[in-house]
Amino acid sequence: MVKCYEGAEMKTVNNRIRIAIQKTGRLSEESFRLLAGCGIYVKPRKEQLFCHSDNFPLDLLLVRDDDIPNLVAEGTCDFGIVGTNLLQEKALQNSSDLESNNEIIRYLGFALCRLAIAVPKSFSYQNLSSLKKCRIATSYPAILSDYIKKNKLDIEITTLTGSVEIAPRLGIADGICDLVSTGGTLEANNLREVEVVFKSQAVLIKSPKPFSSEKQRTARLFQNRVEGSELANGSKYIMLHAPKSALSIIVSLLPGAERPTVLELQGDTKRIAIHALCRENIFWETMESLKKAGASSILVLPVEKMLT
Ligand code: PRT
Ligand code: ZN
Repeated sequence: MVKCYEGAEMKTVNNRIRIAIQKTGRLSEESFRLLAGCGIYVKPRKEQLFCHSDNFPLDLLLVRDDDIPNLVAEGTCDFGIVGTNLLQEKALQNSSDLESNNEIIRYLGFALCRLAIAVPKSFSYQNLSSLKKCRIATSYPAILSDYIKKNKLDIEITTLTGSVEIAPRLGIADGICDLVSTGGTLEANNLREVEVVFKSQAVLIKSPKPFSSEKQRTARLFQNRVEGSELANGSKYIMLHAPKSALSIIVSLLPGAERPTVLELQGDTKRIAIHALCRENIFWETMESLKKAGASSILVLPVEKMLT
């Protein structure tokens, strides 16, 4: 059973950790999936901003993604899940960089996108020097300004908080620097991506504020579960039969496999069974190469949980 408290005072229970995640948007679904992958169940009902898990000492604060870096930096929340685009922007505003300004526990591999410069399709773009004296609209002035400085460019920044893609049509900018994932928004606005400024993905961050020893224990448990679940997500268990003589070539074909188990096959002295945990995905191409090397009865299984 899950209890949620709407807008209520948060109960301070010493060993409970608090995590900030995006209420609704591109980060929310995967953030909840990550918690579920850790065996932590929290099910907020509509409009609830604070709720807690009954099966793990963890409370959830549902907020706008823009608020997450500060909530974690100030220690209001112990952990947060946010895109590196926001963290990098904030780090550069503090004259720092992504890794030194934040304690990044894990790169999560979702909400992948890039901060890119785009210009109207009619703009004759050759290279960065084509942007000389141009006005570029962005919601990421610090990242763009850092890029301009590093590339010694002569570009004027127009800061906008939203709807950046319409700035060229409104005549307030010559180009834009905005987040792109599929490219559909650029296409719909007759813009062309020309330079990638920064690549972003979701990360789990931890507060720099010191934890009590009880909270530290919960935090360690949580981090171990995140690591175990992420390792399991990226891993596969493979089982196959192969000629004894092909053992080394088969093992060399298995991506990220450590010390495979080799078993005898009853009634067959020439062939063996090989089982291995692969720390990477196994694609059809790998299976085809294994078959070519003499493998048969190849089974690839998902790994649900892992503790190392
Ligand atoms: O309300 P709240 O402030 O929480 O939400 P938000 O609207 O600010 O954020 P949201 O949900 O749009 O994005 C949250 C995070 O997801 C961002 O900070 C990024 O880390 C990540 N992300 C991944 C993206 C995109 N992909 C993305 N495509 N954030 C925004 N976009 C926007 C982009 O700004 C542009 O308007 O989507 C449009 C482009 O998408 P494509 O697919 O057409 O290229
Ligand atoms: Zn936002």
